[in-house]
Amino acid sequence: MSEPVFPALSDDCLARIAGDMDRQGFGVAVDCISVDHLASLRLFVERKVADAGGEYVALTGLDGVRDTLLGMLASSPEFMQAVRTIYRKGVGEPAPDKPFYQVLRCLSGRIGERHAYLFHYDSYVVTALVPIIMPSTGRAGDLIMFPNTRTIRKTYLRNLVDKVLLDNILTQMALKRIATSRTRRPTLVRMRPGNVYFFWGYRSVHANEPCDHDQIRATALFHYVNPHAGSRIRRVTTREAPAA
Ligand SMILES: O=C(O)CCC(=O)C(=O)O
Ligand SMILES: [Fe+2]
Repeated sequence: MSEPVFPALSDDCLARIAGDMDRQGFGVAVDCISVDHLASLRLFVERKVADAGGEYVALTGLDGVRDTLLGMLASSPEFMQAVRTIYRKGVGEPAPDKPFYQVLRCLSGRIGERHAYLFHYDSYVVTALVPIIMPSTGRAGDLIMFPNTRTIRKTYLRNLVDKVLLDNILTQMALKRIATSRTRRPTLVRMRPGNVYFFWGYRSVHANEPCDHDQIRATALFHYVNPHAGSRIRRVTTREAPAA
């Protein structure tokens, strides 16, 4: 049998990660993506960015990444088990049998810069972030977060109120000011390829810092469980929405 693409993490390790997500906003599974897998994924991303003329590319869903590590992770029993255990420990309910909503984001060039400081809540409870390429010079492209600023809302409408309060120019400007001030910095996560980072995406306001135009910053996101997936109001008011 070939090596699993993600290690089977112990219950203690997953409990530590879920505890870190509660306490400091994020938990880390260290050194769990192999150097070879990372290298071929890096090539895949570099090709996609080159095809896009050195600009921003995002691939949503499994189709475009099926034959890469990201496709393998989406169906890796060990990876699914890790995310489900984290969900169960954090939410205190059995983990539903739901697939990931996955996105590969490659920030580069001028358009990439426009995707920085876009503060949002994810629609999904757990976010697993796999850094693929992080800038080696210039601005670092850290993940910025204000961890665990809300609870899981009972209704989609209440969730929508949170999003409206967040997704307007005044709030966005205020958050950016806080994020870039020297005194009241939010949590900054400098991510290292090879590690996988977990946070409560639904509960935490977050965004990414910019990187220089000539650099690539590539991350893969695996989102798990939309608490409002069954909402009738959500179905009639949105088309299939992005994770945000
Ligand atoms: O790329 C990142 O660091 C975060 C992206 C994110 O939050 C999202 O796609 O929902
Ligand atoms: Fe997000």
